[in-house]
Amino acid sequence: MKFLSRLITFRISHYCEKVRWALDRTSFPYVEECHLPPLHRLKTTPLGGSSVPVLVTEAQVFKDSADILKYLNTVAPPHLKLYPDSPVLRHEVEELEAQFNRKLGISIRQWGYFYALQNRSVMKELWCEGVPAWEKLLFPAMFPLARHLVHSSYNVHHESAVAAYRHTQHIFKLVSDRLSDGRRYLVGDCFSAADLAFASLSAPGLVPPEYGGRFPELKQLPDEMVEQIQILRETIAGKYALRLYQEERYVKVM
Ligand SMILES: N[C@@H](CCC(=O)N[C@@H](CS)C(=O)NCC(=O)O)C(=O)O
Repeated sequence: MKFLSRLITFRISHYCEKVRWALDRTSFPYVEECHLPPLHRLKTTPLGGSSVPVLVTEAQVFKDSADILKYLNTVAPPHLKLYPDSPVLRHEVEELEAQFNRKLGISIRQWGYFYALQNRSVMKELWCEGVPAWEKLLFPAMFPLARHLVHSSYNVHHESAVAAYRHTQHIFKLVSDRLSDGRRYLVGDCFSAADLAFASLSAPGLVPPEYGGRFPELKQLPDEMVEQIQILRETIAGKYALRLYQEERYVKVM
């Protein structure tokens, strides 16, 4: 039987969405296995990892989204590459991707969890999408532990959420400035891992309808959070990420 690669995820995670988008775009066959936190560790720990996404291919196990995108680039046909051939442009793409991974992804998660964790039924929808039935049944028992782990490991509280939102706005400003000369993509004239990383990692602050997981409806979220989403949506960077979702998320590049 032919080996089918496995992607271990939280369905809602923006780092998992980043990899899902790259897999879909490069037409890489895979099956997604979603888990409820912290039960994902039952799968990631035996593979030598901890966080999700983890991609298990026939040849290797990849435990980080940046490594997964680089691997996909090596197996994708030339017209589906995620990184430019030019070493200078490639370096630029990798730098931007690393910055979005290290800063944007973390800040926006800290901000988003501060609001979402206040509503247990929203968290049930977010964390249970696609998980095995037995894990869903365990949600009531797991939720207090998972919430505690998120609060403590991501340092989620009101002041940190305010700072994280400001930091997110700062990164959006840098991206808006970069786009202000009218360019269509962040680096060169093609869609790359830099665009994909910005759009997917900013998605919790923009709530694009094309997102690969199911976000709550805005009316389920606190007013203050919705106002902040609207502000991000109105920026040049926000409009650009929403455009990428519309134009590039499910495109079949022939
Ligand atoms: N550097 C990692 C970050 C992934 C990450 O932070 N994943 C979070 C979900 S958004 C996670 O798995 N947290 C639970 C854990 O670390 O066990 C990547 O880019 O793949």
